[in-house]
Amino acid sequence: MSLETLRPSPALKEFLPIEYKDLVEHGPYGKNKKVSDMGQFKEVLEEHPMCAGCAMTLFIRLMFIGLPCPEHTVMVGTAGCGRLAISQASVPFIYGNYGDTNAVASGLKRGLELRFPNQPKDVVVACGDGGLVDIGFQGLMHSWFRHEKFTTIMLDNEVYGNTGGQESGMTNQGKVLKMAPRGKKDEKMDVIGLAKVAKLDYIARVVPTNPARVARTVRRAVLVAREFGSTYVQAYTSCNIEYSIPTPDVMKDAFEVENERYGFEEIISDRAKAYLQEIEKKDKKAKK
Ligand SMILES: Cc1ncc(C[n+]2csc(CCOP(=O)(O)OP(=O)(O)O)c2C)c(N)n1
Ligand code: SF4
Repeated sequence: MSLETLRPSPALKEFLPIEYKDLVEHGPYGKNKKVSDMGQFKEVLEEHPMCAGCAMTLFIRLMFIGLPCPEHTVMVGTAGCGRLAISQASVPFIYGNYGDTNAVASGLKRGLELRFPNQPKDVVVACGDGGLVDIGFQGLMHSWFRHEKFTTIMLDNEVYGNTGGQESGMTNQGKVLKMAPRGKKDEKMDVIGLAKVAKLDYIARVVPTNPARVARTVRRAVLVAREFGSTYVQAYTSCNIEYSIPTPDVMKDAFEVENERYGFEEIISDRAKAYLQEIEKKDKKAKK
């Protein structure tokens, strides 16, 4: 997609639904939107069928605001809760088979670079912990060690939420779940550690307690992937259904988990730091 594909022909405009016209005129395409602008522009994601109060949905909404160039982005997802919302957004979405996301994204990104040599096209994988580190582990690792130029975002709800509560590699040791009644035997996988071993240029761990920080993290990850290679964002996005978190307490849980074991962390290579500083300096100047 590009901005031009989205813009309707003047003769057709009056027949288009108001939502479409709003997106073209007041959407985030072609202009960088900030979390502080929320409510003043048309977001790419407005309706979704996820559970009420699900923190994953909040993260996904903020993730879309963080995209530096939504009109030139393709999202890749798979089975799991996140795709229920991601596929509703006005950003192209490819549904990879469960476990295939990072292989699909590798081919897609390479193809887009050949097809559009003068227009950066961002590819972003966003899917569950099960899809990435259990069934998708091989594809994930190989994309990282090959430094494929796209971002992987793990929606880490520490369970298979969409299929009713099986343990994943990201579930904490000892955790009893509906379909793991004896408690998980092994430790939570250290995927941030694996990303370090693969020497990714940008790695972050985040909880959606600070909306501006989530958007900034995603933006940085996508910009660095465009220039240097694979980047990784791991987001705690609790499953209030499988973890029995009452809806009003979802954010309380997010703050507690952040304080106890999921603190914000950003690991940026020197070259990525210099590159981001340059871009962020320009952004600040443009704001003045
Ligand atoms: C090849 C394959 N195996 C299994 C499934 C069934 N399946 C659908 S969603 C899912 C689990 C999703 O868990 P996760 O990836 O952690 O995402 P969540 O739903 O928790 O966000 C599974 C096993 C499938 N769709 N395809
Ligand atoms: S099952 Fe869990 S992760 Fe999935 S939409 Fe519901 S609360 Fe969110």
